[in-house]
Amino acid sequence: MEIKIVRNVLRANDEVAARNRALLRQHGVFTVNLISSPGSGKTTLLERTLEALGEKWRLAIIVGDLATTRDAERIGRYGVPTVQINTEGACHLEAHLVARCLADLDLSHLEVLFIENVGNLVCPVGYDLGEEVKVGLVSVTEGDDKAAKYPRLFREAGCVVVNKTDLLPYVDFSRERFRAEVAAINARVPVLELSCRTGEGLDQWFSWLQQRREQAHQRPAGA
Ligand SMILES: Nc1nc2c(ncn2[C@@H]2O[C@H](COP(=O)(O)OP(=O)(O)O)[C@@H](O)[C@H]2O)c(=O)[nH]1
Ligand SMILES: [Mg+2]
Repeated sequence: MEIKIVRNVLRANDEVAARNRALLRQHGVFTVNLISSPGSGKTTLLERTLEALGEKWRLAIIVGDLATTRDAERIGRYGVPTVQINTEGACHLEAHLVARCLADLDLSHLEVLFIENVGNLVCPVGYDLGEEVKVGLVSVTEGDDKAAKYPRLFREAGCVVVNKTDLLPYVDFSRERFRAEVAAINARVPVLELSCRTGEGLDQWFSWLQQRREQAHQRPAGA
């Protein structure tokens, strides 16, 4: 019985996610669902991205958090439309919450939407939000074993970002080991190493975004 209830919840979520995806594609909005542990640097990566691309692309951000509006306040400084979702304790965003935000955004004037999910490597992966692509973010201070321990995110991610490379000299993070474990789970996913602090490697992130956005636009309607 319990299993059935969980399945129904997930099915209902998938239906709303499919509607979100159709709406976003119809308006040509490229949507990224950013997933990581708390503190890996999701908000900081978004800040760097807004600094670099905020004038070039029409962007909006949806920020999920358990409580507080702090991330939305940080991002709001960049003058892009920002919608905050407080999940009031829930460990992930769900498609119906995103649907409500989409109703508040002017989609016809939007090109790229970032969703900062609630900080958690487990729950957010199970809930499709209607995004074009999931990005899995880790930082070197978390250890190099996260792909092996939380494989589902790395299996489903279209891009893996390793942040805080400026701290590599101080921590036991083997880039080779991490890359090998990601490749064992998802051989094709790009792994981008960068530092939001120094800016090193951010160009690869911007290029990846650009490339994926172009690919999404080239997709035939309805595909
Ligand atoms: N040293 C270093 N610190 C970083 C870097 N990126 C983010 N941080 C810091 O990590 C902390 C958590 O970042 P935040 O963006 O709030 O993480 P979030 O919880 O994933 O949104 C903050 O104190 C950031 O300043 C980085 O590349 N290097
Ligand atoms: Mg954050």
